[in-house]
Amino acid sequence: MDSSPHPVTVRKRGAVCLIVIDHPPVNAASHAVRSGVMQALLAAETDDTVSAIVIRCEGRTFVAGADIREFGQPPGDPTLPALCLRIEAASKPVVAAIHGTALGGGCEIALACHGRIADASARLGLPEVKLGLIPGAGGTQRLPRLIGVPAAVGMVATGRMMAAAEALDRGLIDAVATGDLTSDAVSFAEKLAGDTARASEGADAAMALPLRRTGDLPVPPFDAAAIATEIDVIERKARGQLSPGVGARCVLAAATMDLAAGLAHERGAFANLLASEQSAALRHVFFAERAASRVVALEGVAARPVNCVGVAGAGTMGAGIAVALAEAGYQVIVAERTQDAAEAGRSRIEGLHQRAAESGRISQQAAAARMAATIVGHDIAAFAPCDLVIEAVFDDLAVKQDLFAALSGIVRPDAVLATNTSYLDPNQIGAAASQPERVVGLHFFSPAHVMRLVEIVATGQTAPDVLATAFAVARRLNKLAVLAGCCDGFIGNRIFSSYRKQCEYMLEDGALPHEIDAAMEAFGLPMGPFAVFDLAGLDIAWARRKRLAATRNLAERYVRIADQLCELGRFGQKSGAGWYVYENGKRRVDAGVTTIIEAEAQRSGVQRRSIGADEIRTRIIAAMVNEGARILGEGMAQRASDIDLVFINGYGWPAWRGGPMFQADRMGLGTILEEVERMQARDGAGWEPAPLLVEMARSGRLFGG
Ligand code: 3H9
Repeated sequence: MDSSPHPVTVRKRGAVCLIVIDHPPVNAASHAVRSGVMQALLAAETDDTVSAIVIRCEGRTFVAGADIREFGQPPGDPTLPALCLRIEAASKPVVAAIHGTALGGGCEIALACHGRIADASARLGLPEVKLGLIPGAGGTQRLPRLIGVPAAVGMVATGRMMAAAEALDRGLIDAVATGDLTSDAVSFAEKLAGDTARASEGADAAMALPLRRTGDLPVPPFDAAAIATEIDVIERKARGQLSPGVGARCVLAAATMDLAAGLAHERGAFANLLASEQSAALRHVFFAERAASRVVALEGVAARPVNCVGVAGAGTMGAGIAVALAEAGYQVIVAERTQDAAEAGRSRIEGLHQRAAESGRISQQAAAARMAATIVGHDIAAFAPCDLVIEAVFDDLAVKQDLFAALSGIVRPDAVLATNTSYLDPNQIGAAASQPERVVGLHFFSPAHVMRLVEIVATGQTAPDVLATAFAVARRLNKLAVLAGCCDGFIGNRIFSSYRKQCEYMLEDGALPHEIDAAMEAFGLPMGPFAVFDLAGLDIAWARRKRLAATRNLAERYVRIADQLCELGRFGQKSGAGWYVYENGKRRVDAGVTTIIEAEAQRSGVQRRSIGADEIRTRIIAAMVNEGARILGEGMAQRASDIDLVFINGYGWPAWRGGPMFQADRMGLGTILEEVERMQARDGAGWEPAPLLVEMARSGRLFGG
């Protein structure tokens, strides 16, 4: 028998019944919560001493949605839509007292109430779209009746949260609490009860107000043509993800259907999406994000306090990091090597803050305050007060080691030293510091103030509290942190390197750059790999290949096409040509590149054949998953879902595909293994199936557990 306390209790304040939900962590509308609220509501309705009802929550938030963990199980009565209908139909006024975040099903409960009052810091939203869903308990039908179709389409299609002040302006809530939320909600409920009583008695007609049921309200008029255009834009921007467009169209349906028909329409669309691969993938991502920050070895380990952060180097990466730090409220000290470089760095940083202000994302005052919190100079002695220094200097071992040795004599012995290296070994960099246990890798992705991913790299010696500090800083920066072990390219670049190689093999084998790009863009990537290579520039990878040439495994298949492009000065977009040619900003397929590819294939003795989009995708995914399995087997990633997050947040992989490891589970690990075995037979050394992949495919296990 379940001995946990019931999540719903009832209290009285005078004639007002308080239905209190207490279901940590976020008061999700689980079956127990729904039935508890329903029972309490029915009892309050028949209780003659009750004149009105307030629904409120304990803990940090109002109901944050349906219980995602219950999806996939039979819903169990009462369902959330049925509960919302019953609340709306109640004979006594029901008021939602909202604090924290009223999200998804929580917002829908509030919408079904006859009044909504929120505290000033509360936010409301329908974020189902981020789970590949749409609101399924009346959100798409009741929201437009309160705030109009255009605003409702915006909220449902993006999942954005609305702060209490805006919600009040738009009519989503009736009041913002000025005192204690519960007391204000009780007063408001008493007032509604008074109004209703007068209305039903027919007395004092001028003051009388019947219960305001959201579902009975007419949808305010709107510009239908403008909404149609907006929905087209929403669908185009979603690049294959279904929920934004479906949600927007359901909102639009509210204008043409009565409530019952609209609710039925919404329910059908919700059920379809709930059963979809897209929603399964996005729910996987939701839980993956929450799991990523859990590092078993760090449980109970306190982070070191960090207020002042140094950034060594103010190039593109250093400037982006400095901007992200200032945005998060840190005191920032940036040092370059020369006065000129410092000046250039300062204007780079200032430019980024300025652009944020010009785009309206932040105010001019905020931009100025962030710049005022940033000191830029050319003497690393300025790092003395820093609690953490992040180096973002040239990716060269000697340069970084010299810096860490010098920093050891400048900062406090307990200050953390972080390297932003992409490919060097943080162990070797750390060895140059006076206390290698305070060294950690913080691998940002460019542009660092925009990209959400940070790989946190533990060296063999990183102290637990230093690692905990890295996670705490990443959290404050609002980044998604993933723990990676010390290996070449960590998680992301190591897998990306296999991805890149397999793409280049496919060129020799018969595909053309634009065909591979088209296959991956159809899969949902915003840009195919060759377009991305051109955007990033081909020269950096070329320099690396030259550096590693002496130690390259000569038995491994090597495709020279990229080297040849670089030898011709084709470094990508910045030189007007790379895998494509660029004229007036437009990308065009270049017959010259096709000639180079064909000649190289002939030289390598490869008989080219046409390669279809499915094979392109399968080869890419199999190459990535094999390397991912190797990374997992070596303990360089904590869990398969961390690898998925790296690709979604660092490399533009569509979240609604769930990441490469999730895809592998869906395709079947047997299929992936067969593809890798074909690679081994065709491409030779380096493409041996990862032992973990073999073991899992043979035992029928999945990366997802
Ligand atoms: C929906 O409502 C459908 C309806 O329209 C129709 C139905 C018919 N369920 O994020 P945090 C857990 S769809 C179950 O770290 P924060 C979460 O896994 C839903 N569990 O905290 C974590 O657990 P753990 C629409 C949930 O303070 C813990 O709570 N609603 C749910 O950074 C703490 O979470 C949403 O999509 C849930 N709904 O952020 C809202 N939500 O500790 C989703 C959270 O074991 N939630 N958990 O890892 C959020 O956006 C954030 O969690 C929130 C708090 C902003 C609420």
